[in-house]
Amino acid sequence: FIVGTVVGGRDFPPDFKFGAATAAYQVEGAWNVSDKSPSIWDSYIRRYPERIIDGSSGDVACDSYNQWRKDVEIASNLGLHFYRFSIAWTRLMPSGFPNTVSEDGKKFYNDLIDALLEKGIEPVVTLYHWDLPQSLQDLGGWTNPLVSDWFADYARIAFSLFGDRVKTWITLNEPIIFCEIVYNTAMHAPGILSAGVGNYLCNKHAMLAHAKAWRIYDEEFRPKYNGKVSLSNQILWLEPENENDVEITETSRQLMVGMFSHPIFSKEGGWPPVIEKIIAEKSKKEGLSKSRLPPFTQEEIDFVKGTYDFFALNYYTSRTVKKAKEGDRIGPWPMNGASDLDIHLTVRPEWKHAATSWFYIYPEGLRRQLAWLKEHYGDIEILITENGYASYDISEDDPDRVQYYKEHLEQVLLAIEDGVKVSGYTAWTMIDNFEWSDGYRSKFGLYKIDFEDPLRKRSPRASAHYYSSVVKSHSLDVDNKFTDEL
Ligand code: PNW
Repeated sequence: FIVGTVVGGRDFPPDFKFGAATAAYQVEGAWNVSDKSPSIWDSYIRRYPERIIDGSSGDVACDSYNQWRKDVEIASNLGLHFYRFSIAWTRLMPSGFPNTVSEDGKKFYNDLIDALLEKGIEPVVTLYHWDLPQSLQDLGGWTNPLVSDWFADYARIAFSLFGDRVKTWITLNEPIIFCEIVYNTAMHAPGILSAGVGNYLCNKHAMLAHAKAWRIYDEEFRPKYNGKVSLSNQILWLEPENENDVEITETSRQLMVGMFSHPIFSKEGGWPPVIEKIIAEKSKKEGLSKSRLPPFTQEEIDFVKGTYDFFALNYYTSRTVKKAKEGDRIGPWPMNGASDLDIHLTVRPEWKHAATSWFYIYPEGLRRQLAWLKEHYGDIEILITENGYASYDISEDDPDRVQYYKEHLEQVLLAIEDGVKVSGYTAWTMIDNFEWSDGYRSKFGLYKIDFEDPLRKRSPRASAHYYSSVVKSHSLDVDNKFTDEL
């Protein structure tokens, strides 16, 4: 692999699209208006306020439930081709089941979608960005096999209400986070610890939930609406710490990427065989009668396999891998090492730390990850559905974020030169918002939000000017000539 600079001009291909993203719980607020029911995040922040670093919540967040017109205006000023947002299941279907569809919920998302389209901005909609109805959590949530049917019913309602105008759908955002982080650390809703068991039940049911939704779209909606459906996978690029860590690194990638992609994107389908074998052997040694990793039946393998129209990648950071030794500090997978592989994850000393514990900057990791995906899953379209930079600094002057975007977009151009079919790029995030267990401490926004202001004033950062210039010129040749029209 040559770490190079872009040789063939710095323009993006003509059909390359730029967007920015948010998620319902992180921006909407209005947690209990109208008939909306509580999601697991509404319950979690009430039950465990100490698990949010600043004791805050998404009760009001950016008040986007009321201020959404401003968000649309921002998206338009930035020149975005698309805006990725998520639907709150509990706002659209308060009981969690399709017997209740909220009129207010329907109106909220209809208005948002229509306003975007009026400005020529394509809505890209995520169905599940971590806010499961609490009523379904009470029945076991993602560990109950029925969750895939509950999700499929929700997806069908969303496709039928909005599918005439929404052509790009993300079923699930980052199952690695809502399965692995949740059950390995309990530091995300619903706050249940079940390492090595709950995470794998969730993983299997997430794969089936996605596949059911994709098949519903494929059979009932694609013929009339002709859209695309996938799921977003969060991947930390992994590379060997030393030459003798190559094999363990490839195995680790199967745990990081394969567990959420092999069932869907590989030719064989099902769990990555190397991981399935390791967990089965470990479970046996532990005296269990069955593997902690629930198997797929052949029927399920065939059902899940091929349920994609493109690959959606969220990339932020990277790690190096080596076999763990006695005394290695091991933190939760996937940020550090503790998992069914006895590995230790760390970073190279030259990777600069950004805000929030897990964030180290390695732009080349994005290009390498894209190449790996092409190599393993074929020449498929890849849409980058998230990439962005965390700071503790709230100011509008954010040269580090500008640099992060520039360096990562350079890697995207290089990946395109490598022959990877990257079709678009999404900045995380358009506006500062509730950053889960980090509360409002870490900032990812192109726009700053004043969280002291009841109207949540939005102001563009330098990075907004930079990104907007890139989008409008469709090129990285924008140094020092940012637009000033925001
Ligand atoms: C994503 N990591 O989470 C989520 O999709 C967003 O909701 C979130 O606000 C954003 O990225 C920033 O955190 C991530 O460990 C969680 O590399 C963990 C990681 C990356 C992203």
